[in-house]
Amino acid sequence: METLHRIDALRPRVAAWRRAGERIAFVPTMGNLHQGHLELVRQARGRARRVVVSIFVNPLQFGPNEDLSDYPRTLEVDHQGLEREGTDLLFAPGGDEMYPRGQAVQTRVEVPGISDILCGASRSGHFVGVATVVCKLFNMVQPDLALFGEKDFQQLLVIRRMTADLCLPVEIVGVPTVRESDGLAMSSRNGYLSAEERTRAPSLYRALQAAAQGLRQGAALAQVEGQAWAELERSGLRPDYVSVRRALDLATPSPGERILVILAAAYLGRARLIDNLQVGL
Ligand code: PAJ
Repeated sequence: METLHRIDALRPRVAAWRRAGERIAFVPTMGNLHQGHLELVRQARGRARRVVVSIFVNPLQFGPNEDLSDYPRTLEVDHQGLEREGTDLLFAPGGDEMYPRGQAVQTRVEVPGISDILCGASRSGHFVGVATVVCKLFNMVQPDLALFGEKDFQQLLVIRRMTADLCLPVEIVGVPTVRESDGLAMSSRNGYLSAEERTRAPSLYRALQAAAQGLRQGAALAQVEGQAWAELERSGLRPDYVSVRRALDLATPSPGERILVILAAAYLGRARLIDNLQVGL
């Protein structure tokens, strides 16, 4: 596996693959890779001749009081994991390479509406930062397809919308959430949990499962949301939101809507955990 840090080194490498007619899959990440990330790489491997992974802790998507400086950076271990999974190229640019004129004057990509609700409501500017960096990375790598985890369900939909609206010739593939054996969705931020908090963290997934069960039994949306909220509080989590939405676009479901997603975010110690569960009725 080759590691490149500069855009002008990356471009000719991927251009040669494209000239040779090789299909290129791309997995953007912020590193500190776990089995969730590596599952994206495995799926990429199965779908394309070439796999490019990026690692860039994107400052543009962190709020001023968020965990940018604490975010775990483990490039050496990540490198080994990616090599084992048969990655062709690791792109790990520095901040100056991505934002050479500085963040303040960086051209931005805004996906209105869907970016402003749920996680976007509590993390102002977050999805502008995500859409901007992913758009830039797409233009650098020019992949045929890119893979994103359903763990970050709203992010996946923001990227789908951006790609469609800007007519980017990239197929977006969503990959189901990889979980620990007790149900907790794998996340780089789980490392912020103390041992005691870690034992309570799976209540987030349990609350979503109970909510899904309630929906299948015909319970009202507000009732299901309220019960999940109470379950999180009972387990000592501080809920940010619990919301049942239409899976297609996160709109408020109209009566009779059949394909739903329950999304939740909750604080536990220093960590802000998110998870979601799709429900077909
Ligand atoms: P990061 O949190 O590193 O996640 C990179 C990719 O891995 C995302 O598509 C995310 O949804 C996926 N992922 C994370 N945990 C997962 C799990 N448990 N199961 C399946 N997939 C999982 O998301 C980002 O980085 C950034 O916002 C990024 C898209 C790279 C833009 O900076």
